[in-house]
Amino acid sequence: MKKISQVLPLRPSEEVATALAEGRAVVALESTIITHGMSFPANAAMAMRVEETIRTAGAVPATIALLDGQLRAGLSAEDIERLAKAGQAVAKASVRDLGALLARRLPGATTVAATMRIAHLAGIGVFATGGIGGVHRGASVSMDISADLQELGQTPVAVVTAGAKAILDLPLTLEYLETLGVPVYGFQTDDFPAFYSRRSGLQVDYRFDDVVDMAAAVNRHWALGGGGLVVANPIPQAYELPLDVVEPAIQSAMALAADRQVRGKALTPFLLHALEQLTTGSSLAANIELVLNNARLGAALALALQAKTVG
Ligand code: PSU
Ligand code: MN
Repeated sequence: MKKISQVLPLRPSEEVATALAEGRAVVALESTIITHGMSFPANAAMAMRVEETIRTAGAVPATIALLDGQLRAGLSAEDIERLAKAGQAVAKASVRDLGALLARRLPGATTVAATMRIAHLAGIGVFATGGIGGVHRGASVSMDISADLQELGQTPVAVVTAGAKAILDLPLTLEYLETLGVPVYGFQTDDFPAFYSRRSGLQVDYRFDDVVDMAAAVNRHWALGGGGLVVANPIPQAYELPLDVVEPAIQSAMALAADRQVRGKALTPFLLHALEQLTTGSSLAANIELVLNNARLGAALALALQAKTVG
């Protein structure tokens, strides 16, 4: 077998490599949200604003993707534009796709699971996204459970998320995270957020009102050999969507998916796009605001973890 460094062309950008070498705060970002989560040009604008938000907060953004046969951490504006334009023509890359895509030098937009894996390889411990994948509604028949959950169970990266979308079975998603030993921390909330909604009616494991306190818990989780963590950050109140708008749209999107027999890795992107259309864009605005909100918290957490004062 070849050495890892020979087969794994991990290429952090110069900015990311320097930041990591100097022990500065770095926040990983995924690319499936760009190619499969939103449409062009909103996706490109979102990705650039998220990077800018992280920089303003004093950390360095590292958007992760497979490009030119390399695992990249830290993309140029041109790279982001290229992915955003290509959209769903780029492969949605979860962990199981990485080996084949790399070997064939095919581009790949990394999911939460794949982004965590690459972030950890690069030495990045904090990752901000919109929403994680989870246990789908009807999973007792379809067995559709996102590989994001498995990765959270094993890879020590803190994932800042606005909870999970109600296209998923949220109680089962939390049960599954418990089984895998993944802590769910609520930032200034006791209630696990449901993406467009601040509340799901389900409890987080631990609430933290202060990011430095949360960083202390994250550090201890990792010192104990723990893997990933879910940092649940509710959408800002001003952008919350009412449940009576979201739930009927989810029902329609799911009916459409069943009708067209969409399954496997195509299901989540299909539901995301159907939802966007069914809510005539109001979900897109909410989606962008919650990602920016997660980027701010991700930067604050990364800074707190780097600060030597955190125990
Ligand atoms: N949920 C969202 N927006 C997203 C995704 C999930 O609200 O963009 C994307 C993420 O990249 C996540 C992936 O990792 O979908 C999960 O896909 P699957 O359910 O096929 O594992
Ligand atoms: Mn799935």
